[in-house]
Amino acid sequence: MSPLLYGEEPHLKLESTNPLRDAFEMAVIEEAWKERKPILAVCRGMQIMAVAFGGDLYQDVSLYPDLAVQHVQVSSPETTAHSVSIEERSWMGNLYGTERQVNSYHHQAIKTLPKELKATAWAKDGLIEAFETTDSNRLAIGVQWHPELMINHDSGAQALFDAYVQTVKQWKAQH
Ligand SMILES: [Mn+2]
Repeated sequence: MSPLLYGEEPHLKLESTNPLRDAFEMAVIEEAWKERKPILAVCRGMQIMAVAFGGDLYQDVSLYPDLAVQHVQVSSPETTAHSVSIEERSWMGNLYGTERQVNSYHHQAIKTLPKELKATAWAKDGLIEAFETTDSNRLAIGVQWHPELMINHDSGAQALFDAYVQTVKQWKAQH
């Protein structure tokens, strides 16, 4: 994402950005939120959502020596790259418990979450790897990893989508 969207100038290490795509995706998120549609935000989608509500990002994780976990994995996307610690009392915690291994293809990451969202999983270097909404009238889940790339080899990755669909069904019945 362009850092201009959260009030920062582009750092020298910022890679190519696409302001039109950023604007379009932020508009999609904002409209979905307005219409109270359930949202599952994956990787860039999670970052878009954080910025859309006033959060900000690390422009490139390699700029921060303390962010020492490999978040741009060099192994196949079907394989896990790093572990995450999960908040037990959360949607993600209900699904996976308190530990999970995930793949990782992001050179940017969330630095600050807006009040509408709370972190539910973190990499060992502290980066936010999952969130859910704090708004009980809405349903939104975000993951920084790519479960869709792991479904052929990791039943837990498919389980995330299955659980999300079940949650949407239950939530729709109540709202
Ligand atoms: Mn990661």
